[in-house]
Amino acid sequence: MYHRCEPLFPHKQKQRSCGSLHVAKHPRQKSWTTFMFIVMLASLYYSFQLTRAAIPYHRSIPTESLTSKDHPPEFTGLREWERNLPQHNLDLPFPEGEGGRFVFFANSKAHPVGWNNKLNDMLMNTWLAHESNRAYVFHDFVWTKSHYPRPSSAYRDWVPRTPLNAFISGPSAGGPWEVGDNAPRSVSEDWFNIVCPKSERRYINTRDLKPPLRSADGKVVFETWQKLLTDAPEKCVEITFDIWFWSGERSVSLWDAFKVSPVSRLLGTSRLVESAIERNRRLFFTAGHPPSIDPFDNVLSIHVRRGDFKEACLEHAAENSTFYNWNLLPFLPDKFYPPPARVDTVPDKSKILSENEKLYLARCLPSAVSIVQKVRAARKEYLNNPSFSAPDSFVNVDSRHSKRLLDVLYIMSNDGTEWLDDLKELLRKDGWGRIVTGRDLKLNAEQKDVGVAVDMDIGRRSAVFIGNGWSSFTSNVVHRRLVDGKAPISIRFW
Ligand SMILES: Nc1nc2c(ncn2[C@@H]2O[C@H](COP(=O)(O)OP(=O)(O)O)[C@@H](O)[C@H]2O)c(=O)[nH]1
Ligand SMILES: [Mg+2]
Repeated sequence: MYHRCEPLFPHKQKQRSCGSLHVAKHPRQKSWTTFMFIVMLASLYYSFQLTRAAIPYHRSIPTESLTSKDHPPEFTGLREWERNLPQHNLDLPFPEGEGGRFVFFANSKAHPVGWNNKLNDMLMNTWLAHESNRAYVFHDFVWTKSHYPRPSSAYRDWVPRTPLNAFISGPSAGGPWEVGDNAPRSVSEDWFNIVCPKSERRYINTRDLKPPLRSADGKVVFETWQKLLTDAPEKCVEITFDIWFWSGERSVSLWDAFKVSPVSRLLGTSRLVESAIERNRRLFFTAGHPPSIDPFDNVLSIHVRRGDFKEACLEHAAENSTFYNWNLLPFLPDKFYPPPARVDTVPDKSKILSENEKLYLARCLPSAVSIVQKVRAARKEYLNNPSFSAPDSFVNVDSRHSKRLLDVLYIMSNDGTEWLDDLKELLRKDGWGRIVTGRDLKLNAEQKDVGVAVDMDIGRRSAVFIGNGWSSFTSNVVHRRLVDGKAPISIRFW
């Protein structure tokens, strides 16, 4: 009857509660429909499982979630901050402002190399600019795509790049010089494009000066460029260097002056990297350590450089390369002496080469077993060293040379394979109770973009650091440790 069909709720609910358009179903017919529905669901689920099994693992990761949840950060605020730096002002007096002098090193932006090969260039070129009374032009870090910490789907229509101030702070990224230092402050590439349109630039390629400098010492190379940049009447200069200067002994003579230069002394950790360290600081505390202690006074960190180094180490063997840049400093332990260059008349060339390869791989791509041995020895030598004294923060905790020193191990690596888990297990068996790896760090989208700098800063802060002598990553950690005043015995190489 109609009144039985009165709605409990208005409109749409009316049909459901009354079912007035359908004839009521027989109970047997109802259970048959339910059965068919369950069979359909089961077969759908089964065929989905089959399809899933047929797709390779990496393709089965949904692209949607990678791009939507792990999208490259825009750094809008940081970009705005860089745009508004006070030196970006045409009215400033010489040597800044419209009448200032500028130098842009196009190579460090363009070369398809890792962050640290570029950082090397950036720091030395800032110093060159400073010594030539020109403003250094800083720019975004443009990633080599294979190093970018996100899948290619994240940057399909975009070249991966990160503002420099996400990685570092200091004069190389537009920070001020010391009071009384009247050198012009660094400017952004965008500002350089305004104050120095392309038509007004003098372009210099390293090829133009190279022939007499090809094997010259670093000091001579530096002074030659410094003179050229100081004497050049042009307001705007753009230079293209190559990257071959760093992989040999020639750069070492620049150390004493570079170490105390304002570029080195004022180089700082970026706020973003600081925030990542703060967020993960608790990982480095072991039970019983008062929070007043700097946890990194207790950390031995290791740079386990792998991945592309599997080939790079063999290339170093083929070229009899020395260590890289600051890893070559004469007062550091664990020297590597390249074997004498091969003589082409040697009859069994392949045998010699393979010996060379073994020699290089032992130091450049060490096995897990030899890593464990080196870590054990480095810890012991550091703690037993007579010149070593425990950091002040430990004085009230325990006696000096306490067993509690160096009981946290940090592994930084570009290896994402199970090999790293096996290494961790071996180290655990060797007595390390607390092992932290880069994979344990909790990083937000911005912090993830600068994960390489986060690892480097942990290496900088750690009581002891062991790195790879052929790596520019290691070399830049060595630079900051020595500028901070850390002892050479705390800097080791495989
Ligand atoms: N997060 C992290 N990234 C690394 C590590 N080692 C290498 N990488 C990555 O590999 C890139 C290449 O290394 P680079 O900085 O050029 O130093 P190098 O190749 O060792 O001389 C780096 O920029 C990082 O993106 C590491 O220990 N941690
Ligand atoms: Mg590199």
